[in-house]
Amino acid sequence: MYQKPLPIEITCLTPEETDARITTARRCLGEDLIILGHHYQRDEIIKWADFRGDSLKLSQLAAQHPEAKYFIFCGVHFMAESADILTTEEQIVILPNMNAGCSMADMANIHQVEDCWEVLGQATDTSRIVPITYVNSTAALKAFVGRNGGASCTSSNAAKVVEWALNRGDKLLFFPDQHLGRNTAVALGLDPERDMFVYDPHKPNGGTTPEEIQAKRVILWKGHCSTHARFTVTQIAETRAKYPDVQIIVHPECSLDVVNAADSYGSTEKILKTVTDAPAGTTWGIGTEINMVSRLARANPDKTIFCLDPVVCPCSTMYRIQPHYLLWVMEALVRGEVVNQIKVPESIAKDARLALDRMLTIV
Ligand code: CIZ
Repeated sequence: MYQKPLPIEITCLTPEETDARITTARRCLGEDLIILGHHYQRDEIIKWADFRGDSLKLSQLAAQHPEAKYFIFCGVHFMAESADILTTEEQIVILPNMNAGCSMADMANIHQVEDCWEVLGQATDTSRIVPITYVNSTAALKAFVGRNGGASCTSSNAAKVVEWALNRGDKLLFFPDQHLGRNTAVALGLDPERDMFVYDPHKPNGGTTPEEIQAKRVILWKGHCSTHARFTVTQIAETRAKYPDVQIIVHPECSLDVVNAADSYGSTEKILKTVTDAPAGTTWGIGTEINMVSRLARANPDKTIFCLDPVVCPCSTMYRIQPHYLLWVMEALVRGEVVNQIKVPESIAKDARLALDRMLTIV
C-alpha cells in the first residue's frame, strides 16, 4: 500500500477551513455518498460518519444501501476490503489514507498461511482442519479460508464460529490473532496448555513438531494487536486498588491473563452496550482503544469511565485517517475523480465472500 502525499493546498488548511470544505463537499455528494466510521476513529472524523460501528456492522450496512454510489470507509484497509466484497460490482469503496493498515492483519500473509497448511499437512489430514480467520485479515486470507471449508469471525461472534469449527473438524487453525483464538477456545472449555499450541511463521516448521500437531486441537497463529497488548494484569490490580467498586471490561484481543483478571470482556459493540446500559454512578475501567473509551466517557457523564492504560493508547493505523485525507477523497469525488479505491479482484473476492457468508449463516 502506498499513500501519495496530499497537495500542499490541503495540508495547509486549518481545522476550521477543512471542516467548511468537507461540509460543502458533503452537500454536493448528497445521497451518492455514505461515510462509514469505525468506533476507533477520532472525533474529528467520526462526526462526519453517517454510520458508526464495528467493521462487520459497517460492511453490512454498506451492503444494505444499493442506492449509494460511493462509500468512504474511515477505518483500516481490511475493513474497506470487506465492504467491497459485500457490496455490488458498481459500488465504489474508498479508504481515505492507503497507509491505514492493521499491524495484526500484516502478521499473517497468504504465503505464510499456505506454508503453514503444508507443514500441517505433513503431520495430519488438512481436510479435517477447519481454518478460521478473524475479520482483521486480508481478503486473500479470507479467500484461503473460504476455499478450505472455513469461515471468518469477528470478536462478537468468535465463540459461535469456533464452536462450529470444532464440531465440523478434528482441529482448527485460527489466525491472525492468537489471543482472540485462545480466549474463545478457553471460554468453550478447552485448555490452553493441553489443547492448543502457537504456530510461529518466523520459525522453521512454525516452531512445532508433527507430534504436537497430531496431539492438539487448536492451532493459534502467532499474531497480536499492538494496542490491546498494552493492557496488563498489573493495570487491573492497580485500578481495583484505587476504585474498589470498579468493573473492568476488556477486549478479547487482550491476553488470556488480562481477560481472566477482568470482570467481563467483549467486542467494541459489546463494550459500548454494556457500559451505556450500566446504571448511573457506576465506575468502568476499559481495556480497548482510547478514542472509543473517551467518547464513551463523554456520552455517559453520569458514570466514571476511563481507559486502563494510563498512557494514551490510540490505534496508530486508525489514526492515519485525518480530516485532510477525508477532504481530499471527497473533493476528488465532487470533481468526478475516484482516488484510493479499494477493489478486491473477483478471483479473490468470490472465495472471501464464501468465508464471510459462512460466518453469517453460523451466527
Ligand atoms: O471488528 C472490528 O471492528 C474490530 C476490529 C473489533 C471489534 O471488537 O469490533
